[in-house]
Amino acid sequence: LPKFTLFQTLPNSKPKPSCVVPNCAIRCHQLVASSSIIEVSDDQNNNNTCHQRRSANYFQPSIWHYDYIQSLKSDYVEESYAEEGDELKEEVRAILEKLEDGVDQLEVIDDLQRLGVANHFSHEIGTILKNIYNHEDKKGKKNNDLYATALEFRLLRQHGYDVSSEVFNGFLDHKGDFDSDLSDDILGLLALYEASFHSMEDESILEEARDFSSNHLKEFVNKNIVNENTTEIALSVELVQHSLELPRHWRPLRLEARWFIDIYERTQQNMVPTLLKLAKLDFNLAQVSHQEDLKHTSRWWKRIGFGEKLSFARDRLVENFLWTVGLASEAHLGHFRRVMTKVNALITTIDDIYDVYGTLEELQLFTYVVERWDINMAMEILPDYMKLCFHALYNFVNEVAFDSLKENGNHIIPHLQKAWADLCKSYLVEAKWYHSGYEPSFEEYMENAWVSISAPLILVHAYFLLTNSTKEEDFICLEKYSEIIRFSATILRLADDLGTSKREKETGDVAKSIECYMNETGASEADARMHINLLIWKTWKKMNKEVSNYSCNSKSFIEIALNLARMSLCMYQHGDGHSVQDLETKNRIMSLIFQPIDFNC
Ligand code: LA6
Ligand code: MN
Ligand code: MN
Ligand code: MN
Ligand code: MN
Repeated sequence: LPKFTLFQTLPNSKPKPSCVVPNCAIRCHQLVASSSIIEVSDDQNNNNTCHQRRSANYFQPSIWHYDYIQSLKSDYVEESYAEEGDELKEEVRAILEKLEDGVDQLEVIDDLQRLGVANHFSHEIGTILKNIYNHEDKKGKKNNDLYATALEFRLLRQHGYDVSSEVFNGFLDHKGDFDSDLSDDILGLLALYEASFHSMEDESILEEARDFSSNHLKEFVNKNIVNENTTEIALSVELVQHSLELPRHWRPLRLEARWFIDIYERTQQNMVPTLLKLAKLDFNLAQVSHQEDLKHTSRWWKRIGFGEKLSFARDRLVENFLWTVGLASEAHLGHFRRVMTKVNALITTIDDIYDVYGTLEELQLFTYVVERWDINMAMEILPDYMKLCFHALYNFVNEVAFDSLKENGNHIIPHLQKAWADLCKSYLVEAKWYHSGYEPSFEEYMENAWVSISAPLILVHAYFLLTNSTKEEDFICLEKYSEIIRFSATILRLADDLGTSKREKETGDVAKSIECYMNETGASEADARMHINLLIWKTWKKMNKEVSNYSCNSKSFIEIALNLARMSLCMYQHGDGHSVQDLETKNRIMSLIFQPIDFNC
């Protein structure tokens, strides 16, 4: 097509109702929006809001420099460490085999999980739990042991067993409340609290369990936090506080492991030194591949040059990488982490284009081009900074799709492209709302916002990275995961709104869930936040139910969807951990990715 006809056809062609290219788009491509021009406003335009850019250069440059990342070098690349790790695994296997009592077995399994090494023993753990499930008289001898009952309940549910919450009936008094005699049993209460997060909808006893245990645990912390205490009580306080902040079920494995290894080392009772040693070594060994993944993606990031050329956007490669360690941390999943880091980096940049930098016409053009997936059109009609962005996106998708074609014979470009188009369309909806001052109802907002948080896009990419099958029936069953994708996305969106709305008010952004709820109900901000926390809890219960419907061959995808929700609670636990480079995120990055754990002591 000759150039001019391309432009002329643009305003009239309406591939999707949501993407109508306006007349002013024709002028837009002539507006030279070079990245060095920060504030561009087009005064000739009669529609002023149409061409205004929002605040630029709001974000600090990255504190993690390219040269520093490239210089990372772990001692644990030495082959001898891997060999030592294998020996330690055999020792732990022997310990597992010797255990007989059900509670001892459960405790060691729980520690293995929390230390981040359970994946090496999945066969052994599977066998033990199966035995416990099949042979234990579940209403028998442990009826009066809250700790053992709750621990067993949690581990069995975690591993997909159908256990009824009626196992807790024996702990109720004649009025049907949890017995107040239990209020001093801190270990039992903590176990009950953690178990309650495996609740599905309509399990009122677990609802009770959560209230009862958290109230008494809070009391325990308040009573003991100021006192001079034995190290043992101090350690319990630390454990309880950590759980009250976020329960086990809501925390990503590797972050939890890094925290728990330090705690476990200070535990006097039941600590198994071999296990501790394995956990530390295994952590350091996984970190070797994490560092290689980060170095790889940081070279890519430098090559595409967004840090300099799109300097209005967040330059957060390391944070983007951190998310992927939360999604899948095992050493051998490097390819997954590398691709997903690039996905996250592209999302973060494109989100800033829509939220911060782009004018409404530019955003309409960009959305249009992503829907058409036409590189030539992109080079014709987009402003320069968007050309760079679209081209990088286009190359990225082609490369991922090429690998999939080569490895499995699957043609996935249409699926990936559709996910990007859906994301951009949802971004555009928000941009239009923002520019017209429209404030949607809470429900209308959420209907778009679970897409605009990018979780569906992330999970579609994750799905194809995990599906190595060439069989048509295995290949596209994304449909069957639609509910779980939506729940994971809802949690990510709500957690993000809780954490980022302060920053978003400063830059100017569409009304997010907090404001929509306040507008609609007249609630205070504190009440709105409480309501959103409650929604997160409700969504988790739905997700627990949904997860229980799947067999183990979908396990890796389901686990990623759960981890995305978990990672979001972590990332936004203290505010906008993804964007503002706060101390919590800095520390997490240091201790997870850059610093090995002291092992030779
Ligand atoms: C959050 O930013 C952000 F950049 C995301 C892309 C969300 C999740 C990020 C991952 C997994 P912001 P918005 C990389 O809070 O505009 O600006 O949707 O997202 O609220
Ligand atoms: Mn904290
Ligand atoms: Mn944003
Ligand atoms: Mn946005
Ligand atoms: Mn946000």
